[in-house]
Amino acid sequence: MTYFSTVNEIKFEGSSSKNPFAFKFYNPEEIIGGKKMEDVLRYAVSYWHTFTMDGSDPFGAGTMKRNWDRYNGIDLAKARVDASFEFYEKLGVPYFCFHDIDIAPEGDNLRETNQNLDVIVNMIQDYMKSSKVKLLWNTANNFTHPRFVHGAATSSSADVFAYSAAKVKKGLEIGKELGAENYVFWGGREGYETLLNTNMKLELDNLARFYKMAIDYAEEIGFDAQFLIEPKPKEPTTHQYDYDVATSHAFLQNYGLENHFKFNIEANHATLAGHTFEHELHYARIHNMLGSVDANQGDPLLGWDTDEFPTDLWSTTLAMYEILKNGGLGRGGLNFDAKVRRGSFEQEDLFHAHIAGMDAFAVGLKVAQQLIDDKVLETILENRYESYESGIGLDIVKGASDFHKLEKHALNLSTIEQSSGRLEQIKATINQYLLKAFTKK
Ligand code: XLS
Ligand code: NI
Ligand code: NI
Repeated sequence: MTYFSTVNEIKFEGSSSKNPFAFKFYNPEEIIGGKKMEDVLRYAVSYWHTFTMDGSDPFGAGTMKRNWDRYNGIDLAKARVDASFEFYEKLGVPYFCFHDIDIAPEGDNLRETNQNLDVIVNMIQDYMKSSKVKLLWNTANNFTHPRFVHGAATSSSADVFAYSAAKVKKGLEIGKELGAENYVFWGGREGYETLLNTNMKLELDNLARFYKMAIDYAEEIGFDAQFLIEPKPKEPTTHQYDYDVATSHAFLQNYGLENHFKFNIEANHATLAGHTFEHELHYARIHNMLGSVDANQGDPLLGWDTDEFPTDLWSTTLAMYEILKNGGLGRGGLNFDAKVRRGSFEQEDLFHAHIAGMDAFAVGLKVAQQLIDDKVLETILENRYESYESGIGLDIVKGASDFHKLEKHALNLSTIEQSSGRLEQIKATINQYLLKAFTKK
């Protein structure tokens, strides 16, 4: 049974191709900066957006036409697995990601849910024996079911804390079975609506206890995946505890957990937090905490997590710049935590959307590598911070200064010379690189 019978394997055809089912810029074998594009980009498909969600929104029913929807229950779950591997293979992506309930239906109780999971995990495992496709990460959905109304690890109910732990326990076991590279913790409903009924101190302490137990259990079973926290400032709760990278990093440090985690940074969550995507990547990178990326984009006109496929080349360029400066993503990858718009309901749109995203990051990679080769931004920084390379500046960064010496220096200054930040010129240079990368000389 094939689910995408109208689509063949997607191939690279180059920037002048008019074939909608071809890559224009993503050429997996092409060497950029000494590495194959596919080894740097490490793309992943999000199971939930691509095979599970139906396009419903708060105002309307599902719109997606999916030919696996003729099935129900566990048969539907199996059909989705078949469809998913056909999709990964045809698209040529090396990875996928899922939440527990994306792949298997919940039963009447936890025991039944776990049995359903076992059936599907076995099936996925069989596929993975003959396929090159691997699991980038899995995670537990501890937010959809009504039991998580007050959160999971930060719920006011200890029973819910326990239930959540059991789901993560199972998730870690599944991750181990399927050889996941990472395990993700996205805060779901770990946050609050109002302080009027919230014991924030207890909830934060409990969240740390939960993470600690997850670390211990992964060690116990010998699951060596990289743990990732995915920050998000709001939605569904008004205030999410894992607000952004800086907040989450401080949380981890407060509880002595920072060596066990890195961050999974989602573009749309960055902008919801009032940051740029590159700010979050940069902040994580300079603290050696950049683990993986949820590649999507928000709509600047809408204030929520729209999870659109990434097409903004400026953003993908600056993101790839951070990733290259990080020396790559290690065990992480670029997971398209992105959904086709409600109006893009045909199955073929799933290919168009992923091709668009893969091409956009391929452009970003090429341009970012050019910027690095030419030391464009490095030169700007070098010049701008030159005053710390000698004299009083060097004393400051070497720790060889104090307020007495600095005051003496300041009192002797007759003028202070400064130079322009040159923002407009820098932006124009980036535009030039973007265009140059794809025009024949
Ligand atoms: C939701 C998050 C979620 C995580 C995985 O906003 O992006 O999809 O990536 O739980
Ligand atoms: Ni995400
Ligand atoms: Ni999101």
